[in-house]
Amino acid sequence: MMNSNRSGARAVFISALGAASLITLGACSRGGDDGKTAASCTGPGVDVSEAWMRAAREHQPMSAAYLTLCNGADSDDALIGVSLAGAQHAELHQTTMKQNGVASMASSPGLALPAGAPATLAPGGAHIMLMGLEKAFEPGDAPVLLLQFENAPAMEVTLEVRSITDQDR
Ligand SMILES: [Cu+2]
Repeated sequence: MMNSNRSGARAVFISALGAASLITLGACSRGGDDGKTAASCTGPGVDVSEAWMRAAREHQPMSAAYLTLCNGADSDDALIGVSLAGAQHAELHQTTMKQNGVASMASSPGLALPAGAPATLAPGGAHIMLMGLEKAFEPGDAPVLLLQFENAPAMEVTLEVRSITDQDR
């Protein structure tokens, strides 16, 4: 019993170190959880849920934010702009996995939001890349992300800051 407890603690420690060494890429290359079943939405405007960003230490240049959007309008829309107070630059990115198993990412001009359908930005896929961080972002902070859409009015969303070792959330 004592032995298994000890090795369990060590495994957690090692995985935390691994996450720390992947600070810049980790936000983009993690495998996503796609176990959630997406629900449709109705109602005016774009609904935002599960909005969070990966914590960043002071002087860390980059992090990433994720969220689920659902366009309740009757017509298609698109997320076309993002910005975050405390980050000099933010842009939409898409992560793709190459055949050799290496993840790479590229900026994408916009994220399509089909009418009545959810669009999820999650680790391993689409994300909002936050660059030129001017400060640390720690759990408990409440950074505000500004979202701009093709049709819907711009919207401010408060992000939950999640620890870099909190891989599954
Ligand atoms: Cu990225």
